[in-house]
Amino acid sequence: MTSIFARLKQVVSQSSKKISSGISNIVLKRKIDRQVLNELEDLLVSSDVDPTTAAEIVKDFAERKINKETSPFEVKTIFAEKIAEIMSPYEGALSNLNQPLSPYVILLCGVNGNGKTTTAAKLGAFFKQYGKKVRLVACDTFRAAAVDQLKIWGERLGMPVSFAVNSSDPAALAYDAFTAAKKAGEDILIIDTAGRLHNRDDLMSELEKIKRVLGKQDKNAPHEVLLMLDATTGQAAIAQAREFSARIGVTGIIITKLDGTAKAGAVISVARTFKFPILAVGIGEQPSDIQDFSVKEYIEGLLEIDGNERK
Ligand SMILES: Nc1nc2c(ncn2[C@@H]2O[C@H](COP(=O)(O)OP(=O)(O)OP(=O)(O)O)[C@@H](O)[C@H]2O)c(=O)[nH]1
Ligand SMILES: [Mg+2]
Repeated sequence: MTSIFARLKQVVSQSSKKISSGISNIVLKRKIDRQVLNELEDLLVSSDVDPTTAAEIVKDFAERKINKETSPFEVKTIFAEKIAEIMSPYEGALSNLNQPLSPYVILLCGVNGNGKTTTAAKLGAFFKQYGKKVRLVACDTFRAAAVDQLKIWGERLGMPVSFAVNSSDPAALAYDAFTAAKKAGEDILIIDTAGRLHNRDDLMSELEKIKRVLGKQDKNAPHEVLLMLDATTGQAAIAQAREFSARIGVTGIIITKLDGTAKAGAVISVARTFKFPILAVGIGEQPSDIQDFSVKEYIEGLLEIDGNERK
């Protein structure tokens, strides 16, 4: 049976061939000793699993298999169980965002070029298929091309886009868009913001201001602050998550560009370090190229195992 998550598994496994073949090369015809364990740990780290997590995975394996023989399949199965245990608390879903609040305000943030605007469109398309009325807000007000980009998505998806004329203050635009959404009885407000480096204090203050003015109309708004993390960034995603979280209180992560990376293991570190749910992954450039994050599919892709085989 083809799982609805098959594409996630497929894209992760395309970028993770190294782990699977690496395990076979390391464990075939050898007893599990310290040397083998070190090689397995190095393999995980070189596939961008963070060192603490890699050590934990291998320690668990060592407790069960030291001085014994094993097979690549058994290694992968034991690794899979441990990674599942580590990651399952952080498995989120886009449907978590489908709340009966009108409008439900979702603020998107992240560093430059990591997929915020594309994800705004993807989220818009996701909610629209449930019959929700969605408004997009182009809070990247200083860059004309950024506004145009969101306007084009709005036209394609058939949803209104709020934008400012004359590079106005993004916080003022967010405030006005919220008012407009309430007036029009819309369900979801998706606010796209400019890319900003997490260490730029002035730009982070601008984001705080956007959040603050939304809170003036509804003390719980924005209801979600979603951080886009580009999977190709690898471990740098950790520093970004730390800063955005400290400044504006991130409520969830969307991992973008998972289709283009050999560094998919970084997802593990981000999830556990910050205890944020990973709500979705971006796996392409089109509005439909987004899906819930499934720990099971992610692991099966990462280690190239078949869930049915394990039963
Ligand atoms: N392959 C792939 N490409 C993506 C994905 N998400 C976004 N992109 C591409 O990445 C590039 C940047 O995406 P944007 O959505 O413009 O990124 P942004 O964060 O809005 O960028 P700034 O506004 O400049 O900070 C575009 O070419 C997108 O098509 C994804 O999940 N997979
Ligand atoms: Mg953008």
